[in-house]
Amino acid sequence: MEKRQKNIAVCFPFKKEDVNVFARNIKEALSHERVKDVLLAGHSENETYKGIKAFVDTLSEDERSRIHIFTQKRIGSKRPGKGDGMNTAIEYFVKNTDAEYLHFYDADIKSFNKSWIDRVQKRLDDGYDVARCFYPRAYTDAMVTWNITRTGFAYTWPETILPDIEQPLGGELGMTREITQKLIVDSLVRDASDWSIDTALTIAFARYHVKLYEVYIKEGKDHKLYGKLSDLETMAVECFNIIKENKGLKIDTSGMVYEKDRVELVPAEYKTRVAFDIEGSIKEFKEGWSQEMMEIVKRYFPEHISQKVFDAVHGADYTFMDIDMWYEVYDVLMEKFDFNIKAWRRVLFKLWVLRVLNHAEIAIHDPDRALEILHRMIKFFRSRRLSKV
Ligand code: GDX
Ligand code: MG
Repeated sequence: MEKRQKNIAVCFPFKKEDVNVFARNIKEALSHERVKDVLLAGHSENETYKGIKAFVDTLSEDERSRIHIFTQKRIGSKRPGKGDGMNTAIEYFVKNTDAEYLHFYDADIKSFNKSWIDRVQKRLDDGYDVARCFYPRAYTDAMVTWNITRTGFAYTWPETILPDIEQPLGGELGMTREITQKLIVDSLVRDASDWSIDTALTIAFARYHVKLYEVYIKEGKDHKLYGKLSDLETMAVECFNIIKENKGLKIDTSGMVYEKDRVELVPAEYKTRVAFDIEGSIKEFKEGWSQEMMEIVKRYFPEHISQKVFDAVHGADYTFMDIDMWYEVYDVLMEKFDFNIKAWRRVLFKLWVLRVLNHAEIAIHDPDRALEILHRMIKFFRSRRLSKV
C-alpha cells in the first residue's frame, strides 16, 4: 500500500491543564504516521507551559523537531482567551509550516487517541473542507450549546443550516490549508479572542459555504468537568454576545454541503448522568443580586417574567423557565443586552441558570422527554423567527 505523506498539523491550545493528560495526548498525536507538526499554543509561560516544555525535552530528536511550542499573541479585542490561542496557531500554521491540513483538539481530553485524527482526516481526504467532532453528552450537559448557541442561531439565522449543527462550539476539528488562509484575514474570527472563537469559526464556515462534515465520536469526550454552573458564566456570556453583535449579518447557506454521522443509540449512562451540581447552582442563582441587576430585570423584561424571577430569588420555585419563556427572554436579550455593563452580564447568566434548572428538573425524571424538548426548542425558535421575517 502506498505510504501517505506526512501532511497534517495537530494543534492543542492550552491554558492550565494536567500535564500528564496533556503529555499523553501530545504523544498520541506524534505517533500518528501522517502528523508532521504538533503545535502547542499556550496561554502564557505558566506552570503548565513549563511542565510541557520539560516533557518535550524528554522526547527523541525526531519528535522534538516536529513540536512547535509558543505562547499566544494578542490578536483580538475581546478578553485574551482561547480565541487568541487558536488564531495564533492558525497564523503560525500558515506562515511556518507546509502541512496541508490543520486539526485542533482540546488538551484535556482523557479519551483522545490517534484514531480521532483518522476519523476527522477521513472526511477531509474525502473532499470536505472542514470536519468537526460531536459526541454523546449527558442530557444535562451542553447547556451553553443548546440554550445560547443553537437557540441563537435559530433566532438569528433561522433559514440556514446553522441551528442544525450538533456541536457548534466543539473544539475538535480539522480543516484544509485553504480554509486557514481565509481565517487569517477574517476580521470576525481574528477579533474573537475569547470563548466566542468557536462560534466565530462556525459562522465563518457558513459564510465561506464550506463542505462540512460532523463526525460522531461515540466513545465521548472525557475531559475535566465543571462543578457549579458559574464555571460556565464567562463562556455563556461571551458565546451569547458574539451572536448578538452579529445579528445584522446576512448568511445564506443554500450553497453549502453539510453532512453528519447518524447517531445510533446514545449510551444509557449519558441519559441520567447529572453534569453539574444542581443544589450549588440554585444557591448561586439566589446569591449576589445587586440593585442594578434587579432594576434591569424589572425594566426590560415582561412583568410575568420579572415577578417570577424575583420570587425565585427568595422562594422555592426556580424551575419555571420553559422554552416559551426562554424565547421571550432571548428576544429581550437580543435587543437590550449590553456586554459592557457588568450587571447585564450577571443577569444574562442568572436567567440562563433558570433555563438550565427547568431542563434539569425534567431531565432527572424523564431524560428522553427532556432531550425531546431541547430539540423542540430549536424548532420553536426557528419557526417563530421565520414567521416574523
Ligand atoms: N491558548 C489558550 N488560551 N488555550 C486556552 C485558553 C486560553 O486562554 N483557555 C482555554 N484554553 C484551552 C484549554 O487548555 C483546553 O485545551 C481548551 O482550550 C478547551 O478549554 P476547556 O477549559 O477544556 O474548555 P471546555 O469547557 O472543555 O470547552 C471546550 O468545549 C466547549 C464545548 O464544546 O462546548 C472548548 O473547546 C470550548 O471552546 C467549547 O465551547
Ligand atoms: Mg475541556
